[in-house]
Amino acid sequence: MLSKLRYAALVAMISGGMAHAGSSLTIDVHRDANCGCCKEWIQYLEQNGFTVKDHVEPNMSAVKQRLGVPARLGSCHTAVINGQFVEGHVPAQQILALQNRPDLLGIAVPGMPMGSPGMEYGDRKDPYQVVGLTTDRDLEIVAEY
Ligand SMILES: [Cu+2]
Repeated sequence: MLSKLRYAALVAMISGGMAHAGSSLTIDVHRDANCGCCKEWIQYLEQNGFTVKDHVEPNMSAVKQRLGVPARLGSCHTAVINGQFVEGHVPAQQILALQNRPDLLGIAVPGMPMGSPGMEYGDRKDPYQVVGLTTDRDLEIVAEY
């Protein structure tokens, strides 16, 4: 009985440690120095359990090009998590869901829709889509808000 308990404790310890290692929520955010809504989004990510590495960039269009973000999906900041890009004011839930979509190069909320995370101005809410870019470079709507 004792050994069974010890075993259970050991398993709990190991799986707990593995869950922690597996759910690495470190995200690199590239942004312009004067981008206020980018900072709002970074704060939002931190409130949702992400560890943010903040990169202030002199030339965001060069960064987007380097990271393979199509111009038509463009927004303000560009983030990278586990090799996939996250463009614009993407909700945290969608960044987590992206971890189960290795067939996507990244996701984007194009433009800067009012009411998206980091773009809250009073009660204004514009409908918006989260668009995925497949490895074939096709676009796919992954969520609508
Ligand atoms: Cu923005």
